[in-house]
Amino acid sequence: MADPFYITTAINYPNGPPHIGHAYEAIAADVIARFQRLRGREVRFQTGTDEHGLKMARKAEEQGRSPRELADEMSDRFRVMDEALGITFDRFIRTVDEDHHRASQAIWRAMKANGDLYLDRYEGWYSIRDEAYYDEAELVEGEGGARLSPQGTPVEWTVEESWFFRLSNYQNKLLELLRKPGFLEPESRRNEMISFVSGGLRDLSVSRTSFDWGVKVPGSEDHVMYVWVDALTNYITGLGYPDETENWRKFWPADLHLIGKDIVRFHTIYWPAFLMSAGLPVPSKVFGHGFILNRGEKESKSLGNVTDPMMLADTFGVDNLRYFLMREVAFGQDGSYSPEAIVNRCNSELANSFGNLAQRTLSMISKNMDGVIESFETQDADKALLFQVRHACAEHLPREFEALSFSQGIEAWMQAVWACNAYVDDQAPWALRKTDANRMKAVLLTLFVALRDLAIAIQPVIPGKASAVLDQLGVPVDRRAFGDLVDDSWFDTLAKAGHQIDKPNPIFPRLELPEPEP
Ligand code: ME8
Repeated sequence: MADPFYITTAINYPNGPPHIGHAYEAIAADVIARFQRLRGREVRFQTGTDEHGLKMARKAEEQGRSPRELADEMSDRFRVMDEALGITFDRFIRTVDEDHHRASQAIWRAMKANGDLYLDRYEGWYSIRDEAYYDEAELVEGEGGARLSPQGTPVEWTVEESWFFRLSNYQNKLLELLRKPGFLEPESRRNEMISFVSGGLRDLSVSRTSFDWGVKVPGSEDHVMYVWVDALTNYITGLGYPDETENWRKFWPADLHLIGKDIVRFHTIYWPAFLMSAGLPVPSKVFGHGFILNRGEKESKSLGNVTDPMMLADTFGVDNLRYFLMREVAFGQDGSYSPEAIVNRCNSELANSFGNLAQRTLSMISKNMDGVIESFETQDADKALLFQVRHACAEHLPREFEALSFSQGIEAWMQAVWACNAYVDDQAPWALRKTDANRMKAVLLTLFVALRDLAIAIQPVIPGKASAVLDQLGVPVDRRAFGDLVDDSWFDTLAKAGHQIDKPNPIFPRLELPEPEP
């Protein structure tokens, strides 16, 4: 059985339509899922929407409709976005799903049975926007002396009867976990969490009575669970918890929870503590990626700079958007986007470099060799190029992608593309046509082989365009995994059959900046 790999994204609040940050996280997770599949692993990939809580209840109230109506409409928008961006999830979970209520109540009972839940009274600060409780000492001063959360969101003084979770019992175990190399990345987030836990942990209020839009607390029906208790549980609902299903045995603990930097506390402190309390294994890794900014600014309704990611995908193409986001931003850090940056990056690297390489090579094969693939003899320059390309595609890029260093992995790939372009210029096959037709063939077929390697390696990032290139080359669909890179028999098969390629259609047209709106 192939080595299983379970990856999840955060589940999104559907209190409004998806934004670029949601698209970014979905794309990054999809790149990882596709990459691991092409490495031969059995992947399970889960994403979805986080539909309970006060934030959803208030938003629906503002709009004069029920939370469920709002959730249905907006959750759908997230799913449609995922589908449009080519996100290959295995389950799109909604926290209103019946199995999710069941799983949340089951983990609650397990925590209770372990003696970690008790009833008391909560008095303190709550931020609806963050759906988070804060200590007085964590608050910052906003305009006019208003109290704000450390994330800059308004807080409300809250007094309620509440169930509490004995988070304080888990301080030492959590410190041990956080210090485990690889559990939380990047490093900077880990230091923040270690210092937060070292400062001492208070018990956490985990139920609410002032509204009822949530999962009912078992045996305490006037309470609904604090939204983060049920939200975090989505990761195990999707595997069938509390039943010992095949998926559960195969995929838990998760290999990777991919989330943004603002919710690291919930995933590396609260979630492992809940799991420990319920006697369940904790996830292997949590990665807190950075934020995507619009020309350096956070998108917000008040700034009027909120961009619909579907519009970006329509304007520039899904694969171009995916490529830009994974290439431009060092994963883990914040990054910025603008239409100009997308156009520049995609034109210089995809259209002018990789696309042009594919188009030139295949056109010359088609024109000068009748498109026929045949065996050829290599010289040192050809061998050196193929060695460099193979190394970038089969070793360097995969090593970087395993480490979630996507921009560095793509950089290694790009270096190999540039090496191919330098090789074409050096070898000048168009001149060889008249002087040494055999040598021309060897040069073009060397590039043909290099293109296969390059297209296989970049599939996780630009799946549509990479497979279009592989189709043009005639690489069989079942010979496109990373493991196939080291096997050259595909070429011999084509050559023996006298495979003939069609005249190529350009796959990477240059992008134009859209006309500014009047
Ligand atoms: O936090 N750039 O939901 P959410 C990059 N429901 N990532 C961003 C971003 C940006 N500008 N803005 C948000 C929630 N994100 C909870 C999660 S998980 C059990 C519950 C990321 O819709 C954010 O960091 O506010 C999070 O990982 C995801 O988008 C969903 O954010």
